[in-house]
Amino acid sequence: MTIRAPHARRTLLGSAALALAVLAGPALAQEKPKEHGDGPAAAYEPSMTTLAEIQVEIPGLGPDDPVMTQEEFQRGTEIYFQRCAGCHGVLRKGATGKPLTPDVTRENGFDYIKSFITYGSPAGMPNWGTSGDLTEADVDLMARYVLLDPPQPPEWGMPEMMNSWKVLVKPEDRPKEKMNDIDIENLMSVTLRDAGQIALIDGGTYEIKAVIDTGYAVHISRISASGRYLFVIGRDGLVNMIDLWMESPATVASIKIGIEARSVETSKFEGFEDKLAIAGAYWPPQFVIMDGDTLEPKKIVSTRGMIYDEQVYHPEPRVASILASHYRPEFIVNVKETGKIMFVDYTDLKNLKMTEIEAERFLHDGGFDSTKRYFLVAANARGKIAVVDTKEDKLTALIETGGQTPHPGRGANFTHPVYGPVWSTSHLGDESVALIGTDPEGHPDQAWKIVDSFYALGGGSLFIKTHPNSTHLYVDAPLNPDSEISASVAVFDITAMGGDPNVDPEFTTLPIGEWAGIPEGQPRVVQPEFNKEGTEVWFSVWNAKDKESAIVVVDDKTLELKTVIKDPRLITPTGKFNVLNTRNDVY
Ligand code: DHE
Repeated sequence: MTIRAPHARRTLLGSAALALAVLAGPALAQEKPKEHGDGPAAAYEPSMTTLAEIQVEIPGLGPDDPVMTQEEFQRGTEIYFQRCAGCHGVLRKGATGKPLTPDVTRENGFDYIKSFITYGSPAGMPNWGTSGDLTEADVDLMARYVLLDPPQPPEWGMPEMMNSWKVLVKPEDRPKEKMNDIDIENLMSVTLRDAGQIALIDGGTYEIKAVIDTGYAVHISRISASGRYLFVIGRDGLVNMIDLWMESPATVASIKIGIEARSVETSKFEGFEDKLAIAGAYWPPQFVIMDGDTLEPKKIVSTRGMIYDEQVYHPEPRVASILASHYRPEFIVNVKETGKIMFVDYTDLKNLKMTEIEAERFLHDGGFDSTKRYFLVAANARGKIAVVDTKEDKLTALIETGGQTPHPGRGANFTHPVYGPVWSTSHLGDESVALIGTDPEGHPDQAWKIVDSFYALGGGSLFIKTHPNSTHLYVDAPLNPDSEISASVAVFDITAMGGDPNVDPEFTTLPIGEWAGIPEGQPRVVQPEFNKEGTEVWFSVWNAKDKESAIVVVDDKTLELKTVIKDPRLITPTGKFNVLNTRNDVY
């Protein structure tokens, strides 16, 4: 364990000099085109992997169209959805990247596009050719491909959902009481990303209780309000509903809600516990509300519409995070490209009421404050956090974090010794951690402001975590280019955080990757998650699919290694979701 000396304080509070430094940082970094390999860092750009498998027809060629065979068009589509659609949009109308519709690409011409794809641009286009990610032939193919009309991927409405819907064990055939001796509240649902599975691991004994097949490259797990049902969503839009009461927990219902998806949640408001589930899709851009017992699809809502500020039409606004309100019978649905937060009232699906909040682009991930009244979500491309009041259904604040690309996961709540209750986020684009005051009653001067900002291990952080029973704040950095940093975690002592803007809080670096003792590969340490008591923290040591991975468990009090969980079935573990903490939104 290494103790780092505190940096000279580089507070982000009201410092003009630092503001300049922060601005200068990314500009300098962007002078070089972005590298885009196949590792976890590349996986962070949305990849429409499932869409890449659809069969498409080459559009009818006109006299000016570039010559291309049907096979080449199919390959171009595959490459486009895997590598390009995340930024340029499925329909090539632009998202975080520029539009690539034929009117634009033909104006630029084949040679220009070919060189752009080969060398990239400082504005963020990766150097696909010179990095070796695409061969010269593929670059040539893609330069011709984008001159043609884009294929229109299929929709996925009620008939498709109904066709895919399976109730494997009917509600009446399920156990009437818990049939196993598993401490369900302390179960961890662990994403086995590249295996298309989850592992259910006992938080007390570290024993793998079940490995369950799920959708492709599972993204997250969520727990029903009663704690009985676990919902898991794959990138391919497959939702698995797993009954944790069965002798051996297994899938009791499943449905494919779209072709590309990332989010799932269940109703939590009093009186609606376990009644409904919801899942959001990247493609088609929509969410669906389902029966909480069977996953029968009830209502599909498209998110296509106007961008909140420019009020121009966006054809494919993806559904990012979804959370269930504790204050009203509502789901909080975050729509990425239009920058809107929707409060979806689920009491009457026939006469659906939705409150649409103008927030910011591009909404991604977020969580509640400690009272669960306020929801804070990253508008990552704008460096902001949007705060909404789930009691009043109103925008509370839009806060610039001062860092590059906030990425909180669900964030971390704790009581700062000086500033009172805060919610925190780390950043993908730099090493800063920002604390936002969340107590408008007790600490009105600090509420919805960045009260402090300090440095952790390095850029490339995805998740930050603490627990009400812990006095530690854990910050990962899995996408940091330095292999030592990406395999380590920074731990801050919350009780030692001061109010002196000239001193950065000291942090301890835990060499989690080294503790895992994995001989091969370059495993990254990702997503701290607490056990139910808040006494142990679990970290995924995420290696390549064909290499050994592990889960490292750390004692929260002593910060010493408790155990390393290894098993040939633990292939590419990423997210971990403790049943009790996830169900109660404790983080
Ligand atoms: Fe995630 C949460 C989307 C890449 C692991 N990820 C989320 C959420 C969204 C999202 C919308 C919030 C869900 C919610 O709360 O309802 N993630 C995306 C992407 O679009 C992106 C950038 C690229 C892609 O093509 O998927 C992406 N995510 C990743 C990864 O590369 C990670 C590290 C590994 C993986 O499994 O692919 C990853 N994402 C996670 C995890 C969470 C998550 C572990 C849940 C964190 C939590 O504590 O709640």
